[in-house]
Amino acid sequence: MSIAAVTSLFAPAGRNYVLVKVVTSDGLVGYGDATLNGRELAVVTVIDEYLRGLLVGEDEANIEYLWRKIYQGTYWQGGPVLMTALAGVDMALWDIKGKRAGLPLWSLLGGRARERALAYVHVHGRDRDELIARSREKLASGFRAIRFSFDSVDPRYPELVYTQAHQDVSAGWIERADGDPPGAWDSRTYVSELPGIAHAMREALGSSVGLIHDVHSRITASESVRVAKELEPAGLFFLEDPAPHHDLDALATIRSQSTTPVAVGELYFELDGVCELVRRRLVDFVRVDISHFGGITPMVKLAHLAEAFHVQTAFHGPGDISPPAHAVLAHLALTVANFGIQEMVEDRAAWSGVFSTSVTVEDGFITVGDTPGLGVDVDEAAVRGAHYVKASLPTLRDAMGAVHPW
Ligand code: GCO
Ligand code: MG
Repeated sequence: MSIAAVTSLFAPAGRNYVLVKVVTSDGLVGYGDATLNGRELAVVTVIDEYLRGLLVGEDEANIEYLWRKIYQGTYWQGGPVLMTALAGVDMALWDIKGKRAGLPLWSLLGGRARERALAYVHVHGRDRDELIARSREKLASGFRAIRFSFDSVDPRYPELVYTQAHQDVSAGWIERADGDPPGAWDSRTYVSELPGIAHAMREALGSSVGLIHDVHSRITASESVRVAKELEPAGLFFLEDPAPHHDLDALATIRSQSTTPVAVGELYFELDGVCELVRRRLVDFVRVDISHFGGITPMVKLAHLAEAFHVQTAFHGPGDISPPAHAVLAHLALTVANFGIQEMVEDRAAWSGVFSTSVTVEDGFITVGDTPGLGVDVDEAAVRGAHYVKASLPTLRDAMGAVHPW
């Protein structure tokens, strides 16, 4: 059989989701996620103007060949825009392969390594008390691991509030429209508050809860060393992005100074780039993003590579990638030997009416049903004619008005 059509599909469901839809000559349909937060239309252009021509008429079964044709065959390779478009195509082709075989992705990938997989969600509080109260609610609803973040009020200028990046769905998204004022940031206030809050969380929530915190590379390497050391008694599941993903020396220093587990990866877009991080065991958990890393084909290779170096997976699962991507993450979570934990930022209320999925999250664990392929269906009629409303991550500025790394 061959590929008859490839199109981008704008499928908003609470957020600006972009899908790749592939249709075969005998009418099978595959969907993949190709959402790049705030840069969605750049990816749409790549899919419709550049990738379609490389795919139509080809045998849809040869995923590795088609992946290489797009990645290496066109000279321009890598980067978030191209790799997101490629990821969408790759997921759609695996979806079709599963549908043709009558098998769910987890079965195509070798079958289950476990019955269910541990998930974590985001919890944000405006202060310590609210954070603990909201965490208790999440735990009561079944979750066993949470990624916590909080607002810090500047002790000298109380009108300045520093908000950490978060995707606590019930606290609202942080994306803003063009021209909205920038956010403010002060690392000293944050670094002085973080350990105390982590210890208070541990004391209030008990020893068995998985506690995760994302630094988002907002502080210096020496600040990170201090934080990682001070966090040791809180026993974090992991500390995320304590240094920029490409600063391997800083990551090596942090690991040599502290036993706090570390996770990095959402800003790697290519297998080649992330190898060194894994080979040198600079992280306990690798967390590349299925939709920005080229899809299932390279993710499986990375998972196996990491297994050989005793690094576990904690793949990026934010709310800004769509249900087909979350479904792939769930299938991988069941199958890879070195699975660690899975971030699951879902907005099921917003998804309903557009997406249906065979993934369930119950009691803090992910399971997936037997529906062939990714197990995600899209009601295209529900999004036909939908308008794109531009929204991006806000910029941050420090007290001097300089741009601060997001
Ligand atoms: C995370 C991430 C996200 C990112 C977002 C950017 O670990 O979940 O850091 O929240 O900020 O995906 O678009
Ligand atoms: Mg992160």
